[in-house]
Amino acid sequence: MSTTPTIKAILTKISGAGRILVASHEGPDGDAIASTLALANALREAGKQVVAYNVDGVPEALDFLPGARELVSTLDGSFDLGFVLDAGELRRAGPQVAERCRALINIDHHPHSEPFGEINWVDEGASATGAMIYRLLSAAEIAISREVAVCIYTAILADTGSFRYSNADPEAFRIAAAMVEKGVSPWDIASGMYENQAAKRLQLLAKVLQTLTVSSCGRLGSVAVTEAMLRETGAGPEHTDGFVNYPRSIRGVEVALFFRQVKDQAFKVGFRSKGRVDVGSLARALGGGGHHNAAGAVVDGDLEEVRASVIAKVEALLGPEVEV
Ligand SMILES: [Mn+2]
Repeated sequence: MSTTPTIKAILTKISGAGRILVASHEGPDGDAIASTLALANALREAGKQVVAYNVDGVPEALDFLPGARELVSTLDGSFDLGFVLDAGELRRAGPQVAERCRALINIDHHPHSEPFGEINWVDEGASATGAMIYRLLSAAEIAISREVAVCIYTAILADTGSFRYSNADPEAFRIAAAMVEKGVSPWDIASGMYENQAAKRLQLLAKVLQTLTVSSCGRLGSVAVTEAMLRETGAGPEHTDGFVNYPRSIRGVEVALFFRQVKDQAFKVGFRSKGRVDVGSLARALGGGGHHNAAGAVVDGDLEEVRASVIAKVEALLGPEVEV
């Protein structure tokens, strides 16, 4: 593993720091929490004083990760050094992080990640922030324990969609293999991640799937969740994570939409594209944001209005069906 000047600078900062904060973005996904815990656990094992933090805490589905119970969602005191991982923008780490840290380091693989750190290590080519944490620990010659290996493996598993997405590159598989050699059990992680659901999530999914629409051209699918469905099942917005994958998984669908009621007269729209249509620019036109393949925006109106207007916009982008 080669040590780049950036990695070297990060290691110098770590060795000079007393109290260290490791944080990530709000509404954390698997890579956000698992890379936070990978770095926090490893630095702690190396004798550093470390606080792992997330403004929204650890989602239920990731509470099996080593160190999850030590992660806090409120902060005390100040830190010599703060790591912000996988965040894209500092704002998404919560307001306290910048206030309490004398220096920030941004480690990220998102394109256009804001250069808010004293050091910004952004590698768009990395499959997951967790893969970059692995490179950092390897360069530091910090031994990777089984606990840290579990976190690194989970971060990569999460961001590659269980090694299905196009970012599942040779490095992702190489690191995964190295983590299995350190004692990670792929089945334990997979069952922790995917066979650990609250029953109310499936009860909610049953209702959500009844809202499925597929456009007449077959290239646009959508599902919706209302506040009434959440009330009836006792589930929360965090249980809707991944629901957009159901319309996306339909043969021929190019764009999938997920409508989630956030107010009486407003829906959050999640967009997923299989690649041809740029849903990021559409979401930005609606006042939201995101990337080519994944984006979101909030649209005012009742479900029928929002659904009809957004679907019309996506159909315009899809254009007439091309005969092959
Ligand atoms: Mn990530």
